Amino acid sequence: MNDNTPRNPITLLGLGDMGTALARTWLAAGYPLTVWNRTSAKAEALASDGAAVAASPAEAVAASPLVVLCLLDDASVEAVLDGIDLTGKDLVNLTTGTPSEGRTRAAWAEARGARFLDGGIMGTPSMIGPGAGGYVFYSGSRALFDVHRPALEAPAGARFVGEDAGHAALHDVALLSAMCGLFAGISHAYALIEGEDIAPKDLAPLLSAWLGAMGFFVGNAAERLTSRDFTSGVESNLAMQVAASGTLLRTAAEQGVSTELIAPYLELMRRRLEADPASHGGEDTTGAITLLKR
Ligand code: FVH
Repeated sequence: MNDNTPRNPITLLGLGDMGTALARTWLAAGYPLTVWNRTSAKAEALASDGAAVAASPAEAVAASPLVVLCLLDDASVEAVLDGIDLTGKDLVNLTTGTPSEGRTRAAWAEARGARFLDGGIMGTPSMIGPGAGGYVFYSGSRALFDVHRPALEAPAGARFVGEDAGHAALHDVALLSAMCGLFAGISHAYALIEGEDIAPKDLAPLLSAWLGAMGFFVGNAAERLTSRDFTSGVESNLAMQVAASGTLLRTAAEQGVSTELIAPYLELMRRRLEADPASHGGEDTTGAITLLKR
């Protein structure tokens, strides 16, 4: 954003850790900002930085055409906006939710005469601010996104992922779910060496490098899921991987470590192989993904 970009007023409802980081960035960028928070002390703390503190959600909503929500969950969004006139407002909901909650909230907002954009924040509060590395998935009203893009891009990058209001949440949760698996694997690795003469700080760079090298699986799996070709060019086939998984489980037993974090994935691979060893044995592990959809 350059210095000539107009700074249109923004209202922000919700000043938890993330809301406060957003507020501080908009204020530093020169946006007229009205804030409201259930616990008023958090709003008042921003007054000295130039925020206008509203006495109620209704007063805050009335103050700006663009209304941003950063609350705990969808139930708190419902509670805060209950009974407020939203006619003509542009609502941007940065509260984490499910795809279904995003779609339902979009229909709810549109029925009240508002345009709606759902957002999924990819970053922690310290990743909010110019160049801090965070970004937000947005989906819903393209017109709203285009009109308010400079304001939306002030605190974090902005990626529009479609007019289906559920798709920001779907992208957000897909990435967070992948992170769960990554953290689970890292946790298991550290548990394996606990009590041994191997310092976690010595394993750390090895783990980082290995996970980086295995990152090829992200793009490789995408190509295979598109082509449905799970066998061409496979270097580490499923039959071998299932056999090797016994070593992972026995090592955990030897080290006195629970297998609860890795066993579900190993079991999925075993089920894929067992379904048809002759044809699935030569696949990579991508084929196991097809077992997950219910
Ligand atoms: N912090 C993070 O690392 C993550 C990064 C990715 C995105 N998440 C999501 O962002 C939403 C807000 O997160 P947060 O970190 O600001 O959360 P808290 O610090 O816990 O603040 C919660 C705010 O919600 C208000 N609130 C809760 N319930 C109600 C309610 N029933 N009525 C009105 N307001 C409510 C709470 O108010 P108060 O406790 O200060 O009075 C805070 O303003 C969230 O969806 C994350 O998943 C953050």
